[in-house]
Amino acid sequence: MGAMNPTPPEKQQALVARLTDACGGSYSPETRRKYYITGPQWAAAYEGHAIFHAPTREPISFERVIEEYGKIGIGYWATHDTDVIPSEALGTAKQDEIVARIGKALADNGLKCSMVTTETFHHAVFASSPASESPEIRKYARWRMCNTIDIGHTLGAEFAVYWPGSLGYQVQGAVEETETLKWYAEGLNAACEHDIAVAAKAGRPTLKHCMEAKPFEPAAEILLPTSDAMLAFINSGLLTHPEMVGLNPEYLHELMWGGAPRAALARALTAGKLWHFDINDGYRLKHDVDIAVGLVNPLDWLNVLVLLRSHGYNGPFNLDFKPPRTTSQAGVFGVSFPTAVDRFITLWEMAGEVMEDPILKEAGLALRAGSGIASGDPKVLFEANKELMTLHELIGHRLFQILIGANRGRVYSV
Ligand code: 3MF
Ligand code: MG
Ligand code: MG
Repeated sequence: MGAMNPTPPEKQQALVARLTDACGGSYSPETRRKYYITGPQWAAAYEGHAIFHAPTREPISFERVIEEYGKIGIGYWATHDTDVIPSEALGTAKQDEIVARIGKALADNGLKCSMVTTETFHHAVFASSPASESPEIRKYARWRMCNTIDIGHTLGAEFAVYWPGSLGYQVQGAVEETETLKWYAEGLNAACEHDIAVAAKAGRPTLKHCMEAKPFEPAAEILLPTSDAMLAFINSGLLTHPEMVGLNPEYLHELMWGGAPRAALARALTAGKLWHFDINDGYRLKHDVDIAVGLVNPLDWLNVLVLLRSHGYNGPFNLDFKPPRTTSQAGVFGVSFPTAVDRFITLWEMAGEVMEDPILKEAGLALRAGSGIASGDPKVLFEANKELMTLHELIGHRLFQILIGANRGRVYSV
């Protein structure tokens, strides 16, 4: 490409918009709304800050986020309590006023609230986690979780999510792990019991309470670092309502510890606990970069969605990514969110193609039918199946072909 004239600031948005249009392949807002895609308040409101980063974007109101989600065709919205209600206003008349404004913004823009979550990691009060040694801090944390349930019912949410990333320690021996887990369970128990009472009064179903694991950050060592650890916790006997508690795995959080997200999801599915799913992307054994879905591991993502489609997963796909610092506020709504949604839908459609692909179907059936030769001799069994097992690699190749569109005739000349 030849040199280009500099693009002055006032022409940059138009350039980005023109090139975004030129990419093509975008779905209409109506099509996007057919999927259970949820947009978190905190993702769109993320200002680009981190330990080493100053913000690159201005604060933004929930009204604006909800309006922009509506225009894009993101049909559902989710929030932490303190994303929208200042800590000091929680539980006051100001909270009621804000919640009413949220309800109006959602209705005006045709969105629904899917999920609410309690921020138990940012405020100084949670320096030693919501399951702190201090009984008064634990009482406050329980109240916060119950207050979030109230907000959820008022807004019509279906899910409550818990991310106990601060449940752990920086210095060894500072917390007693079994005690801390017991105290954390008391918080969840209070939330579930409160939910039962509020739901009965409101004539609504109880919320689905979903735990979200992350292996690193912000605590140095984390007591519930993986979805599997959480499955064990749910079944530990510490919960009074284990049937009300399931999982919200996050794709990158499973990848971060070196796990295979698809296998983690399969274990949650097997346990009947895959209820909510945070979708994003990133790299193994790195920090929580929260890159938008499909930008790093599209082939793995295709496989993840094949698993979820073939098991009839019908919960939310929550866009828990961070628009990069290099993206402007206009870019957050003009590029980040619509392209993330569209990659997700494309991969979901492709997953359907994988399930219908005659080559993959026949290969899968052939592998499952085996050779028809029974024997107690492992050598004979191996010989009887060895040509068939070559199909494993062919399946990998076929998935790559589907990812690049070769199954639809896309070719490259040599
Ligand atoms: C942190 C996260 C969180 C959770 C959120 C909902 C800020 O890595 O992923 O997002 O998703 O707290 O539980
Ligand atoms: Mg998350
Ligand atoms: Mg993350």
